Amino acid sequence: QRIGLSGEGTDAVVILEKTPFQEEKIPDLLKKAMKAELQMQNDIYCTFYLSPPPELSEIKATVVYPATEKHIQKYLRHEVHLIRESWEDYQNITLPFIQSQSFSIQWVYNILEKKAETERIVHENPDPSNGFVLVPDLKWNQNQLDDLYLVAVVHRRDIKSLRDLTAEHLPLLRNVLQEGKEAIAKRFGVPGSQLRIYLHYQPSYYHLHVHFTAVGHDAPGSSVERAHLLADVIDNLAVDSTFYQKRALTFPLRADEPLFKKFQEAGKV
Ligand code: M7G
Repeated sequence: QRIGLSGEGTDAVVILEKTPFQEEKIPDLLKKAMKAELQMQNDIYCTFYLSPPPELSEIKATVVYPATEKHIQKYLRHEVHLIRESWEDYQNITLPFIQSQSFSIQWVYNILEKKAETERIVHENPDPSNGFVLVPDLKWNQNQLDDLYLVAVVHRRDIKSLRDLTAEHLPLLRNVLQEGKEAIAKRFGVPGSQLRIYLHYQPSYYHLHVHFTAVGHDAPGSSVERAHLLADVIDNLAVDSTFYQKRALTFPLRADEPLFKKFQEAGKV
């Protein structure tokens, strides 16, 4: 909580993460005299706790302020269940829920309208129906390529998620895949073959966007129950335009999430 002048507290979410090692700084780290506490020793094996100098022990802090109750719930630890959602479940349970409650997507519009993150844009295709903006994701500080993470936000505002996609969107999806790969290779030197390019289902924000992460990075949300590879999505739509309006999709939900309660009430869990 941050306490204002009137003494009232406003909630904030603060996420603290130890940043990955930068390989070129390791020799420095090992050369510097620092506190080393021996934890365990057995034969040729020992473990130490090191206290490196501040410049070699950065912590990344992400702040959401003011944070809504939904943000606070999102970041708390909770029991997780897998939901198998049929197309009917989507229409009867998920869609009405999304329409009533989803997160504000103002940050997405700010990117598209050049009101925020303008200097961070890596690539833009300005076409209103088949274009998008590629920016570094909030989760990536751009200090090292190991945890490379970018997000492509489409200009169209009428596609909520994977569920809305049909063959009509193939030119847009192909642009994101092709131009996204080229732009990342050009700017960061990471080839397309080392990128994991996918959509989340369910996303947190219902405006179509595509995740680009380094294949060696175990990015949160890149597991089978949440990530759908863009190349597979394109192939599925090319084979059957209504693929995502027919098949059941699996996704994880935390037990405290209102959508989980809706599935429970409908007797689907
Ligand atoms: P998602 O699949 O809707 O939800 O992805 P998730 O956050 O549960 O994965 C949205 C993606 O957009 C995530 O990778 C976020 O880290 C990223 N993101 C969220 N916000 C609020 C911002 C932002 O303001 N700027 C940028 N560049 N990325 C954001």
